[in-house]
Amino acid sequence: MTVAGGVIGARVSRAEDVRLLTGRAVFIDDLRPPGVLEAAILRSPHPHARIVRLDTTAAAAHPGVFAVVTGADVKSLVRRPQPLIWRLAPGGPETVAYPLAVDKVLYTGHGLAAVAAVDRATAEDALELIDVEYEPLPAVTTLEQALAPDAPRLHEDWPDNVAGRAVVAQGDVEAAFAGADVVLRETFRFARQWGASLETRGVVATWDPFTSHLDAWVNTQSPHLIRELFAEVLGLSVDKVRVRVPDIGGGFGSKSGFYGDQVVAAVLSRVSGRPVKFLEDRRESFVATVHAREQRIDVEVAARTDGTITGLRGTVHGVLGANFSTVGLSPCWTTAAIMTGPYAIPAVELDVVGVVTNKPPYGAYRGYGLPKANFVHEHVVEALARHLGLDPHEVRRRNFVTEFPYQSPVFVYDSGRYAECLDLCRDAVRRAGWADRVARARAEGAHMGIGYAFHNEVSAFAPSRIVNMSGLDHSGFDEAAVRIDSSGRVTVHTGQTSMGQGIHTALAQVAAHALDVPLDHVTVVSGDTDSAPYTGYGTAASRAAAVGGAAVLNAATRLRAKVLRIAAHVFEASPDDLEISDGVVSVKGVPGRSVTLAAIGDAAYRRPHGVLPDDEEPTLHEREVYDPVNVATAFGCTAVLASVDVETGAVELLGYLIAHDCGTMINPMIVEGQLQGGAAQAIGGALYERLAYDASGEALTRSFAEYLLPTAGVVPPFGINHMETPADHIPGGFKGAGEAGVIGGGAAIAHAVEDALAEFGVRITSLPITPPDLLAAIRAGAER
Ligand code: MCN
Repeated sequence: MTVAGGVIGARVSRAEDVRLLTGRAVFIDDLRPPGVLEAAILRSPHPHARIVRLDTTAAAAHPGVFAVVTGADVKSLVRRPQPLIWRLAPGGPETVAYPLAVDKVLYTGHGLAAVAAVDRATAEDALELIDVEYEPLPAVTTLEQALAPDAPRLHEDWPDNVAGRAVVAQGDVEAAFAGADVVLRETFRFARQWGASLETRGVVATWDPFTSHLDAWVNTQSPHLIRELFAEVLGLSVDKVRVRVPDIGGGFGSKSGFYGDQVVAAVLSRVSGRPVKFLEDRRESFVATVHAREQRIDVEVAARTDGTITGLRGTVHGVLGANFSTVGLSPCWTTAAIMTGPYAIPAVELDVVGVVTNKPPYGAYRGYGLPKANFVHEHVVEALARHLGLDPHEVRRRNFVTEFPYQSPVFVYDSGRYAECLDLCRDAVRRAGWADRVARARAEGAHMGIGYAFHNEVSAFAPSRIVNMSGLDHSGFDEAAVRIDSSGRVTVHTGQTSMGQGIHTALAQVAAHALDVPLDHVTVVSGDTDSAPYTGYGTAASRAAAVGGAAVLNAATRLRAKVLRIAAHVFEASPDDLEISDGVVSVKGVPGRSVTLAAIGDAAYRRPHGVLPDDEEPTLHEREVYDPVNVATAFGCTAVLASVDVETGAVELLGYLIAHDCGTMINPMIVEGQLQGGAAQAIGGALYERLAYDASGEALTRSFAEYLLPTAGVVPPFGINHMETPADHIPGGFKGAGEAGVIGGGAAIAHAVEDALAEFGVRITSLPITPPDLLAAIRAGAER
């Protein structure tokens, strides 16, 4: 499809989809370099145990096996354990995590040895020949167990199981509570979940023994970051590592970190002299990919009788796994950092406490810390309204931030029109006739209700100043390069990774817009650290469209100026008198005086002499490093229509309406897809998904038979209404959209369920809302 310039805001089909839908995408498992071996990892059946004996002799002798390594072998071949890139608690204890367990296993699924063999089946057969003797140790799987005074310690050199602490504070909290008309308290619990992408994580590592160079294909969201961490752990200079990214079948944050199994594949390649592929199988991905979300949050809120919130204090407990993932405590800190959400709460003091448990490491998942913060502040608003006899929307309005820029405890919100967005959502609910539908259903004895949640989202994570200040050893800028070739076609080079979110299409739209060329004349290339521009932070925190898009916009705008200078020289005119349209440069108002971009490209590369001005370099190529001055704050409102079967506790979602603002939209169709996909994950988190463990630490959810994902059958029809409040500080005005759908869904669903069950006074303070829990709450309400 050819769309002329001016394509920002156009609903164009995604260029990525042709390859994906016709089976021509190349995923990690499609890569089979000559001589490739396949790896399998021996994983602990115990949640906590000392490794008394580990004998790999028989496995190494098994036909088809090329290499066997234990945790001790890997430790001797790496320079240092897994680095922590996010240091929130300087001076606090650090987990020393080698790629495989060395003396102790710390969770069910913890890897302790690995085999590379001719194929995965042979490697798995060899794993069975490894002789291990474990001395089981008592395990802790809950926050309360981990904090008990006599709790078994995971890391014996620590005084307790507390991995780190941080504080988020602003204003005079003591005074706010001393002068409050009303103080409410609540405890919230969020279950463990994860970014269960369709494609599991994998790596194909090739170690060159002659040059000590590692070539790693990884389905990662952060190729440059992974490259740096490979170099750090393996003791190589960065130029000795190349990371390439094939097509990715979903990342959802869980493919943004650095994993021990990536190092194991590199070490196995070094030991065997062959390329080595490791791809999690579906069952092991439940324990080998980072988990997320699990927290207990205790808060107290101080308010006046008119609904003005004057103070918020409490503790965010992160129920971490056994070891830190690369991001450490930061998802829990982020929950605290955004806990005031869209509300101007002047006094805040939130402690963040990260506690280790005998469960897999805790890391990123779409929305990071935000969905929990949203659940808390939206519950607070509804609870205050009930307590004070006010309309919850009035409480929202009374507390909304209205003056921008606004300094929250951590971030500066750049812009927003929260009250308008709330109205947009409520109008959509009105138009959909939900109130009548609820009234009719209730008249027939059914239990139906409507719930709302308002969110704001610190998106476009950057600049380097803030990224470094928040304790992250990485940069927040984006680099991009735009080239027009000798045939007049445009190639955009970006460090951003495509994982299903359509970023190549969006960046092509930005470049096509800036250069005024047909969209199908633009190709976007990414995914190879040897050639891709540097984007250290990678594709996460809904930053690719805003930060990556601005970098492309700036580079393409400069390139456009160069094209105009060359054409002006040809026409002996001023660049100001020229225009570009659909790939043709013309003198404004003079028909016939035009030259194609192809002709300028041809001259710029092949016949520069005489055509280019003397002071103009040959080639048509511009590069931009863009580091914004601030994050960009997107926002939205979610409304849900739900009914509850009071006999079974089952919740059915009947309607889902979103009002949303991500600044200037590059492609509203993709934004809508992003909102729907995020909302589906919010539905999973609200109603179905929970990584469960028994009291002894055994993992109970090891397949999709036990860990329920929302299917198309339970996802309701969506209605999406857009607003656009451009981010003034970002060229293009873009804000992020990739995580918005997941943030407000949990709270809106909970409020719809509470509304449906109003007669029973049910209050939802934990997610997911399971039928047994709901039935118990209904029964308790009926007995009151
Ligand atoms: N977009 C737009 N206009 C804007 C903002 C965004 O048109 N103002 C569109 C763009 O087409 C862009 C997409 O929305 O491709 C998402 O943009 P952005 O918000 O910048 O998010 P990122 O590209 O940085 O993607 C990461 C984000 C996150 S953090 C997760 S997790 C996530 C997600 O987006 N994982 C995804 N969306 C996903 N979608 C799919 N299909 N698969 C994943 O793994």
